Amino acid sequence: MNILLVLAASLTDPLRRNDPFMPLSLPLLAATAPGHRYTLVDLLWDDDVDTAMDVDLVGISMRLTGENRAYAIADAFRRRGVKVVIGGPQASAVPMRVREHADAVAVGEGEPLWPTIVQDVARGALKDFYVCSPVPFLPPEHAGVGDGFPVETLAGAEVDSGASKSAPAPFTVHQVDGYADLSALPVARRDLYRRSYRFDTVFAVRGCPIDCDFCAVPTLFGRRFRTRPAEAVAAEIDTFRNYYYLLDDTVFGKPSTYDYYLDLYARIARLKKRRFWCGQGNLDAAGDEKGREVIRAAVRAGLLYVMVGMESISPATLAASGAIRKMGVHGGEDPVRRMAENIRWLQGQGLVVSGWFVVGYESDTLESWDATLAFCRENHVIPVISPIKALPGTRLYDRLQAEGRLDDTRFLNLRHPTMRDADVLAAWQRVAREGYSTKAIWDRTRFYARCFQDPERGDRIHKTIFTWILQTKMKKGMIHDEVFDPGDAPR
Ligand code: B12
Ligand code: SF4
Repeated sequence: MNILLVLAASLTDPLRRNDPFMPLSLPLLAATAPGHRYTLVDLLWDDDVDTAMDVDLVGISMRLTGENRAYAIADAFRRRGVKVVIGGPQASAVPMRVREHADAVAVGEGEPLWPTIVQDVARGALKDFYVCSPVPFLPPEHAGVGDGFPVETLAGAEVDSGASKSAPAPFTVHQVDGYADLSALPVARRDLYRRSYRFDTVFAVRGCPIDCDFCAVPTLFGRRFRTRPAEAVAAEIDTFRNYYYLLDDTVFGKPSTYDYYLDLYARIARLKKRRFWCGQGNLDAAGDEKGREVIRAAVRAGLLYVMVGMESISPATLAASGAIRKMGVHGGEDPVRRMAENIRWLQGQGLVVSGWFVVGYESDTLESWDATLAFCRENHVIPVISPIKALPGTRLYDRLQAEGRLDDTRFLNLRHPTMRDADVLAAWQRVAREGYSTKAIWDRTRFYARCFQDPERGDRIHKTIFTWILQTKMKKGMIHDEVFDPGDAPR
């Protein structure tokens, strides 16, 4: 078959033409169903899709920010009778809405689903939903009818839930009961991209047990860590020619994965060419002896830049969201002091640290914006401070919906008790401009240049230039000149 794969992105996406990281979902899917002619259109780079293209199947990957664009493309192909399947994190979170624009929706990990989808299209027997999850997609009363919807989704989706054992469900579902088997994944078809990304991407571990209330990962990938064979990950990394991004949710691991990462990083460190890489890491490992061993091993394997989900400097917000569990706070310790100490330890290893924060929980105020920026300045953290957005499929979203505080037609979809939307948007942009002023970038670069002094680690000039360029690129994604009228919901 001729298969078109589309990475959906809105034309106003701040990552457009500014995303250094290769999106991995579609190359992975293509590898799971070989033997077809694939074309990949990457709307983070390409301007448009030729919807007159002669194809048998269109697969669209959809994240939060590309939702409307995905629908427009899907609608255009379907008007011509071409089958369209949409998957990805946002599709998994709102499958009912997506079904209005797609012949089929993929919920959860695509690796075990895509080969079946392709086969079903070929034999003209496409189902409505393809699901990879151990959570029944069926409300219990529908068991035996076929398949169904996750109870949570049904609750928020105003679907005809009248189906019962005697009345067949109004939809067809193929469900893989569990998560993807990561033991023998094929190598992603990165060759499908027509341009080269500055960072290759790869993953070793999926799933997260920490379960922060704002995050979609535990629902999408499960609450248990699943690991790929370390030798396969190292072999894949050995083929890279660029920097790379290890996409795991924490590349420092947790006690149950420390040994796995020690093995993986030892293998990567033994590769002939050491390439610098980045990843997301949680602070708790930096306060724990074995965690520190893992971090040192990661640095030896080339880790240079770590993105830390610090989330908030308000103890109340950290507790409310559950994010406190990843800060490494013990007993009655002051969480903010602990965070600062763990950050300093990471920097002492020669790691560049960015801090990802959200402002907008109940106890936050407009002052929280400046206080968070001040924390970043004091601790030489590259600031990524954003207004919180409740993601569908998360506990935060469900809670706000139950409290009647959610308005999905707006860019800021939660109503805050004291902050007005216009003030939030102004504070967001002011903090971004201050945090990425030339002086701020220069001061941080000088600080990190000193952290790179250890002669054993070498490459000081390379790392310093990396730190400067990284921040100038991040600045572009952070400062929005015209976007975001508070009443606008650019999905
Ligand atoms: C790396 C990353 C980034 C990078 C992007 C790098 C890149 N170019 O890809 C950066 C740091 C820039 C980033 C930014 C943001 N991100 Co982000 N990010 C991630 C992260 C950690 C990994 C993404 C990834 O590559 N995963 C590996 C690939 C293989 O997984 P995948 O894309 O989900 O695809 C699988 C399935 O979804 C499915 N699938 C996907 N597409 C399709 C299509 C079909 C047809 C089928 C059948 C299946 C299918 O199969 C794939 C294989 O299993 C995820 C969390 C996570 N662990 O996944 C969050 C995540 C994707 N990000 C998220 C968010 C919210 C954001 C931001 C909005 C944050 C912000 N406030 O700025 C921005 C928006 C960026 C944008 N414009 O899209 C959310 C998305 C939620 C949602 N409902 O869409 C996630 C899930 C994290 C979370 N907190 O919940 N992000
Ligand atoms: S934010 Fe990070 S630590 Fe929290 S649940 Fe998501 S992936 Fe896990």
